[in-house]
Amino acid sequence: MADSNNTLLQSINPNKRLIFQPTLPHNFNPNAIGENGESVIVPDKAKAESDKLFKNHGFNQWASDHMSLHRTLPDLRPSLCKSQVFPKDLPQTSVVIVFHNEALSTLLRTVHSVLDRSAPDLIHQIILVDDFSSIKGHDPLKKYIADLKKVILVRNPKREGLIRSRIIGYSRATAPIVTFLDAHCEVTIGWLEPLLDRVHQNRSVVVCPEIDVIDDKTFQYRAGSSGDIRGVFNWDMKFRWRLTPSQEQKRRNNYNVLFARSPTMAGGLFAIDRQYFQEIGLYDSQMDIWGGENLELSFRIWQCGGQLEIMPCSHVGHVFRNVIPYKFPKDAGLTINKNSVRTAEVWMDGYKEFVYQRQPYMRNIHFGNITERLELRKKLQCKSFKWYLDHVFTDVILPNESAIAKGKVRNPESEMCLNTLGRPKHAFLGLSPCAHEGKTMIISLTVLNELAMDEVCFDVSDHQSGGKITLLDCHSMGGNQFWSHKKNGKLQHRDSGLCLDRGTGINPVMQPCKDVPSQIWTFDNYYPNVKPRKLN
Ligand code: UD2
Ligand code: MN
Repeated sequence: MADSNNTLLQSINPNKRLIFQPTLPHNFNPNAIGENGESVIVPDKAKAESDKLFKNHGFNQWASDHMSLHRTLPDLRPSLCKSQVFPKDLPQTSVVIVFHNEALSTLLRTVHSVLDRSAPDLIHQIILVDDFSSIKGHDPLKKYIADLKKVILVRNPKREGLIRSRIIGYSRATAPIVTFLDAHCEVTIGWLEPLLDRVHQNRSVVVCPEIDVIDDKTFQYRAGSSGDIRGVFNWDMKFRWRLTPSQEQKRRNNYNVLFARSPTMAGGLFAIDRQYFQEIGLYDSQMDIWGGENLELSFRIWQCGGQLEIMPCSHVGHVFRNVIPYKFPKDAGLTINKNSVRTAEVWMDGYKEFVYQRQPYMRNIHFGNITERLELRKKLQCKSFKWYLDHVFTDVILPNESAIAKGKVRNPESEMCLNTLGRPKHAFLGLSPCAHEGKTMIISLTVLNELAMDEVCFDVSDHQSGGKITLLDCHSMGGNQFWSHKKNGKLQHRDSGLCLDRGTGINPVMQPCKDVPSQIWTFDNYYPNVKPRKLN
């Protein structure tokens, strides 16, 4: 079908191609588990085994092992993407996948999804870099891929971490474009053409697909978010998703098929011109194991004259895990922080102070020699971090202008104060006498109208909570986390219309707003010069 359509198209315009249409595997069984990206339910008798496997990889390996390596997936692209036409002579790509102790089935499904759902003339090679995995899997893998002509396997003689492993994979790549994927991905129909086309149009553009979610517990394939989001970072040097500012949405005519400029990338999934990557300095090879390299590359791309974009027509799924399942050769926190400090020291100019203020111990981290990276920045005549914030991450919130009010939040009648009590996420907000002291009582009313302690926000959404307030990760998108502090002292939750009440027990509760002293709250400090941000 696809071929005949393409033949027809080429008789009209020989320089164009349609999206590659994959065919079903010859032994396709629509009733097999996980097909069409559906959830896998583990039968009771396999639960113990599946729990054990979960610990090894931080996801449900049992589910992965029991699904087809060629399973079918839903098509989550906006419909306009489906009729797009691309140049016949798109450049080829080398796909680089690095891995350490990954489950064989998940890794192979990543490889097969690329082979099954990419036009064969666009895939030059798939380079697998085994980063010194310790589990027995190398030999079966070697044997398996012997039949896959385009797949090359490289094994590191020692543990390098994902950053140097990617450099090693890159050095084996020979196609004009290099595409990186994590080892637990599945690509969907039409994923490749928009990426290659954009890099082909402009070699200093680095493009990411839209990342869908492969559920870590069920392997269900679903959309990652319902809104128009792109990557940013916070002053803890963590990658975060954030709603696209309205200006950028307008340029793109409210979420159509056009690329979205993104201040940062998540890190694992992107396509880049091979020579351009070399010119801008690949990666910082002194970064170890995991973390930091995604922000470093993002800042570098923008500050040194490139662009970073997300293509809404390219959809790739990724298993997001809640834990890092593998060991770090040295202390994990120290390793990640060292990578972050190298990033801050090379690229963030004076703004690095905000990072050190948030995490003072970062000042004392031995981050090694950065001379080469500073020379690179000079050689490439890269712009300042201020330029990046002014022109790219225009909706950044600087820490000194992040709160409208801050401190203990007091109910004067009872002299009780809100306290997150250092509770884990998903727990309920608590109370304690205001005379107590503690970081967990220092709460901000942020410029995004959240009530937050660090990155934990007061969320009113859970109908099971009996009116209590749940502590959840801040998502910066308003919704269930949007509050307003009224002149009369009330803290009103926008979506439910309810007010925060001191209650009668150990937790504050949401109640219909009334003129009662139990709904009056005051903050230690108010900052009248800091204005709330419009979310969109
Ligand atoms: C995200 C990125 C990841 C990387 C990381 C920050 C996505 C979807 N994922 O974390 O690519 O940018 O942020 O560093 O954007 N690996 C090795 N050697 C190691 C450790 C990891 O080869 O020592 C492999 C690992 O098997 C996997 C890849 O590197 O294939 C990424 O690691 P991850 O999946 O644990 O990272 P993730 O998705 O949490
Ligand atoms: Mn990953």
